[in-house]
Amino acid sequence: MRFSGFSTFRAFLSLCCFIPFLSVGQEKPNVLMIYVDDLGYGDVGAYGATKIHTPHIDNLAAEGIRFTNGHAVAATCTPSRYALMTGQYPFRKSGTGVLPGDAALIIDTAQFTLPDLFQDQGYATAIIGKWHLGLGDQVEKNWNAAITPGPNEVGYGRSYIFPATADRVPTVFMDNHWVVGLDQDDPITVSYVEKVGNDPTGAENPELLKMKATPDHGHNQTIVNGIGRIGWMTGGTRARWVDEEVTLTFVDKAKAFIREQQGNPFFLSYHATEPHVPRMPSTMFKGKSGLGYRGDAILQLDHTVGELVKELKHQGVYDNTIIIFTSDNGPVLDDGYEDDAVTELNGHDPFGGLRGGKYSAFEAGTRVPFIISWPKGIEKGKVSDALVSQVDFLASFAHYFQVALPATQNMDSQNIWDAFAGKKRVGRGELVKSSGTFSLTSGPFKYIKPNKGQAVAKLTNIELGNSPKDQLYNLADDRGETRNLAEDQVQKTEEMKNRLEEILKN
Ligand code: NG6
Ligand code: CA
Repeated sequence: MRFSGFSTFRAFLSLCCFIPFLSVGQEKPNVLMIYVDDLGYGDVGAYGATKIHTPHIDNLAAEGIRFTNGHAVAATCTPSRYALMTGQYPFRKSGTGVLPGDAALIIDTAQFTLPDLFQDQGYATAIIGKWHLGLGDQVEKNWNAAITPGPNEVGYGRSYIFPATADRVPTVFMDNHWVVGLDQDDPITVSYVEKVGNDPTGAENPELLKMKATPDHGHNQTIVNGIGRIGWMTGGTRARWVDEEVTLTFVDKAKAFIREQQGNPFFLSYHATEPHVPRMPSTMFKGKSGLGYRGDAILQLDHTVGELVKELKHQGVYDNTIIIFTSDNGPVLDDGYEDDAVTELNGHDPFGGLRGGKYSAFEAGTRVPFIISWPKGIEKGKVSDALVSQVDFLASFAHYFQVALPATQNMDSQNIWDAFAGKKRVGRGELVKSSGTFSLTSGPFKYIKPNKGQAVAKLTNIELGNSPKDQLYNLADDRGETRNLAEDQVQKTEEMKNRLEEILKN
């Protein structure tokens, strides 16, 4: 426990000042956070997809609430995950952009986090899947020894992760502090500065690739499992994963964790890698969707959801488990490999009619599938258009447990428990989101701060929302952000611009 003084204060508050929310004898609900990678608003049936079938994800929506205005706070992975963990907007801390695979941990171990909250409530906590928030206290680290601090030092009692993204070295799993399958006679070295060892690289040995990298994207360094990665590694031959088995491994670990709890409440963060690149699903899903490997990866993700739900049911804990399903940022088709995501799209719209995509300040960058189910506590089949975001889980669960948060640390997380639980259709009043620039959403209006960056990303062909001019959209009647109202509504634009600057400064 890293906040003993604070916890005493918290205990005092809960004893003296609050009527406990949980009545005596009521079992604490488990929480399963299914946090996925690069899934678009339009990628699942519950959000309108017809070319791809996602019955298990759709079933979560049918059993709970589907949010139509739910957001990651950034259009890429690391900053969104930073906010999910800390309840803080990522711009409050430098170095929260997309991290290389050898980055140091970016969450201060003194920071109060979402898993800390559950741990303090007596929950068993675990993260299984993608991490991408850095490991150790410096870039230079020995991958052949225990690496700390990491997820276990910021609230997770158990972790089984991969360090960064599936396209970055080291392509290994970490079981708590250790790389899985270490062999001291074949030590692992990792670098993002220069080539290490003699392993073939995508740039030098393209004939060894089973899936080519799109030119200029940078996935042409060390080849692992026939796929060129970002970064160089050598050694750890037996520790390297096979992409087709990554999800099988995570699902197995997640099921085991659920099984082991035996009635103890748990908070499990299952951080899926789908449909992030490289899309290399298990054999049973290859070719199944008819939409190329991106579609197949989504089918694999849906299958995972089904497997996790099945395990919860098998253990008799499904009814009292809150399942949250959401994505760290929006969709991208060509993110660096020739996987036919563009050519085999077959009329599927991952963007769900929204503008932009991953990396973008437009809505498709951050408005993502956002579903919460809890058979015992939430009415079935609801749809809510309340403005909700992932940064709010911390304050909302703190409210649920009737504990106060350290005001200075979690200043951006808001208690919107009633929106999450489907009791009110009102969520946040305003929300700041980060991409290459910043936007402020307030009521129906969205303002995007001028930025000199590219309007369209050359590599991914995504409109980034960058413009040298102010942009103001009314999402209530223009969710596709097609009409810039900044010149017509000068006063509103000025008001939102000033408010955004005020938040960014604090
Ligand atoms: C980008 C990578 C992309 C992906 C992304 C991170 C290039 C050109 N592109 O820099 O392939 O790895 O970073 O994705 O290197 S995220 O979902 O983890 O933020
Ligand atoms: Ca992502």
